Formats: sequence, C-alpha cells, structure tokens
Amino acid sequence: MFEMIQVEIDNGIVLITLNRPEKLNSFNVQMHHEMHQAMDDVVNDPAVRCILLTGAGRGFCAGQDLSDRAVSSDNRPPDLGVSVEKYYNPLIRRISNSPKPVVCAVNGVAAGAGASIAIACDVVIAAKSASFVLAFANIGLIPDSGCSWNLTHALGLPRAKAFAMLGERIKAQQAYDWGLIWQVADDETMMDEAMVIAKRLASQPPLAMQHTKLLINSAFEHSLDAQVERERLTMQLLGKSEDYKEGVSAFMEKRQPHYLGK
Ligand code: LHQ
Repeated sequence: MFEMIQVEIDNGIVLITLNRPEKLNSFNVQMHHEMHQAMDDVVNDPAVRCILLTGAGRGFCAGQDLSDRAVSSDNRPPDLGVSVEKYYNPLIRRISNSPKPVVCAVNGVAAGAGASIAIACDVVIAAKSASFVLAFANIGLIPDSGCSWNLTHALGLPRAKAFAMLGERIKAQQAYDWGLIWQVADDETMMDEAMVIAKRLASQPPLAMQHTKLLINSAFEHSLDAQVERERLTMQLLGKSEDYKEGVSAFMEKRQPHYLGK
C-alpha cells in the first residue's frame, strides 16, 4: 500500500520505517502523504497502543529532499511556506496530538526537518553512531517543523541558539548529555531497546498516556496555578476510568494489570 514508508503492526505497536535509504530517507511529497495516512490510520485503530518511528539504511531522515522541484529555486523562488503548511506542520501536529505515545528510534543521521521530527516524538532513543544536525542554517533557512519550539524547550536558549545557528553535527551522546533525547544505545541493540520502550508504553494505561502527553506538551503555556487546576480536572476524569480501577486492583492483587483504555 505504501512505497516511501513501511508500516508493520504487531502486538499493539505500529512500526513505521521511512524508506528512501538512497536519499537518507529525506521527504518528498509522496512520503508526506503516506506518513499523514499512516498516522491517521494508527490514531483511529483501537488495537494500536504505541507508534515506533525509524529509518531504513544508514540514515534516519535528512529532512526535505532538496532535489524536489517544489522546494528548489530555479527560475521562480519557491514558496516554502506552502510546503511547511501542507506537509511539515500537519505531520508535527499529528505526532504531537497523537493520543498514542510516539517513540523515535534514530538509527543514523537526523538532519533538518528529520531532526525536528525526531525531537517532536515523545521518547527518543538513538544509536551511538547516529547524529543530529540542524542543517537549516547551512542552506539559508530556520529550524522549522516545531524545531524552534521543541529544541528551545529541551535545551534552553544558549544551546538551542548555538546548535541551530552553527549548523554543526552533534553525536547521539552529545544529544543525550544535553537532554535532547532519552537514551543512547549500541548500534547493534538500539532497535531491540526501542522495541522494549514501545512494548512498555503499549502496556501502560492508554488514557493516562494520552493525558500525560497533553499536560506536559502544553505545560509551558500555563502558569503553575493554571496547571495544577488542569491536573486536578484530569485526575478527576481518570479517577473514574476503568483503567484506574484495574491499576489499583492489579497492584493490590499483586498481578499484572490489563488496561482497556476506558
Ligand atoms: C539528500 C539529502 C537531502 C536530497 C542527503 N535531499 N538528497 C526545507 C525546505 C522546504 C520546506 C520545508 O522544510 C524544509 C526543512 C528541511 O528539512 S531543510 C534541511 C534539508 N536537509 C538538509 O539540508 C540536509 C542535507 N544533507 C546533508 O547535510 C548531509 O547529506 C547529511 C549531514 C544529512 C549526511 O551527510 P553524509 O553522511 O556525508 O551523506 P551524504 O551527504 O553523502 O548524502 C548521501 C546521499 O544522500 C547523497 O546522495 P548521493 O547520490 O551523492 O549518494 C546526498 O545527496 C543525499 N542526500 N540529504 N536532504
């Protein structure tokens, strides 16, 4: 069904692999359409509890395919705002608004919007040999696809600005040391470790995952006072859920919980 990506579903986890390895999985229009479709399918599939995103071959994603005529300037300057509006922003919103956790397994270089997509995910694990480069500045652009937001929140102003403006490549270990990602793993075991994370998230109570993500993603938009009120409302809601009842029962009965997302 898809050509630019691979989608495999197993045990509540959907594995999405960007699949243009000869172009370091950079995005063309078809890949965007396929990603949008895959993300919508996943969100609407009650059997899916977690999304795991990775790339085929030696790269994770090199951002926009710069050989795409829609974004390369020959005679007339391109309107990149259109590309951002039609393709990149909807993808970032799909990841950020997905009620299901999104894990990113960065298998190789993540450049430009490829880095933006990785850091927009909820849990990011990277192989030791992977790297991140905000290549935007090197071609006269700015960190888009939510990067200027996610990066600044993760790193703070000094590191965010230098990383974005210098356009230099950093290794996975550096990204980890800065707090940009959750984990670094050996190349050989990285996908297995990503799958362990995905399995764990898939077994967690779905409503709690959804609301935790919602609260944390929007935390900086609110004062502490407003946020504690939002927490109260969410606790009120979740306290009435079947999953909370199941979680407490399983704890008291010393057994594994079985959550239904209700
Ligand atoms: C590529 C690409 C690529 C095509 C490697 N395109 N072929 C932009 C515009 C419009 C709207 C919205 O948003 C955006 C956001 C963005 O994403 S802007 C940033 C776009 N991406 C870049 O500028 C990254 C360009 N690539 C690189 O800097 C390097 O390739 C990296 C650092 C990713 C990897 O370096 P190396 O490991 O040394 O690999 P390489 O440079 O040799 O690339 C391997 C092949 O992949 C090569 O093709 P070839 O036929 O010579 O083997 C590259 O041309 C191709 N490739 N990135 N974005």
